[in-house]
Amino acid sequence: MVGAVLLSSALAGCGGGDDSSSGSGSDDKIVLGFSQVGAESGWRTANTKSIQDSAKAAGIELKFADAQGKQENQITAIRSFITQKVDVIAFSPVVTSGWDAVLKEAKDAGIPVILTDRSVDSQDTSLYVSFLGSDFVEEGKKAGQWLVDQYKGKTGTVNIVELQGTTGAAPAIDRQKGFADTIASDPNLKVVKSQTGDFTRAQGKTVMETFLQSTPKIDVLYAHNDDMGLGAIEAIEAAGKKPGTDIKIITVDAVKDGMTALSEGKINYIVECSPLLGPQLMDIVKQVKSGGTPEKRILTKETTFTQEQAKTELPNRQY
Ligand code: GYE
Repeated sequence: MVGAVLLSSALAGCGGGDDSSSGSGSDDKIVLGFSQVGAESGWRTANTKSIQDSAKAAGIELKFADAQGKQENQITAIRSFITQKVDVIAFSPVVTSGWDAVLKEAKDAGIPVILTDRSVDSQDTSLYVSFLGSDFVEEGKKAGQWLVDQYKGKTGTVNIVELQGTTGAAPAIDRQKGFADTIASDPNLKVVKSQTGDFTRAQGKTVMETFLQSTPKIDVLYAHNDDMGLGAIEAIEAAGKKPGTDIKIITVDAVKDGMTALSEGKINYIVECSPLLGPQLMDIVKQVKSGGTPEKRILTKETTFTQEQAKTELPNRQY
């Protein structure tokens, strides 16, 4: 955590204004190759829009590639960015492992790489210049802490089912860990089922159906994102139960649809994870291009929402 920086203000010193100010034409534009995970969730859609909008606003030429959830597509996209000799590469790695070879290729080609949103498990951290994104372990802890507080002083086992994110993805690994570590303080809190729903609404629904069939008493659902929680709500209602009342629901992200369900009482608590990484990413790109050294780890600022807070926040929610 030492040296981590909050928000883009820390980067504002460099580059600052319009990049195309040299006056020698549009060819001076910085070219950024960005490999996105896919379009699996509301979070991802908002993240893509943030990146596209802020590239435009910053006068950066964006080459955007959607990997449709597949690591091999991301590797192909990164290789193609290297061949095209882009100035900077940024990507949101679908899973944490398996990046060393392609990152080494980028490094050998002299193209700096910025990780956005999700991390990689490479031991050699010189393979990327900076990692911009949330602290997912912290998010899992916040989710767990809310539950610990809900059941403080109460007796009886609390059966929790967990819908995990994409297997091997940093937010799935870390949100599981932060939550498990925190609820361990209360032996009544038991995760009885934990399975991936791949961060999608459709799989959240399907997996919740199987949970409901196999586990008669479910007290709590912890879903690693809003979309899986929203899919699960459909399954819970179809099973004749009341989401938010018969089964307490905690999710992560706080996209508009999640916040709506929270304000309606169908979700009980949401841990925020901001997808609006675009402006900070463009600041880092400019800084790197002008020879600067960005902070190695840049954290996003986030909060949590109760049902009451969701009602207040909803009208301002942009995504
Ligand atoms: O929480 C989820 C998305 O990596 C933080 O990916 C991101 C996660 C986000 O699909 O909705």
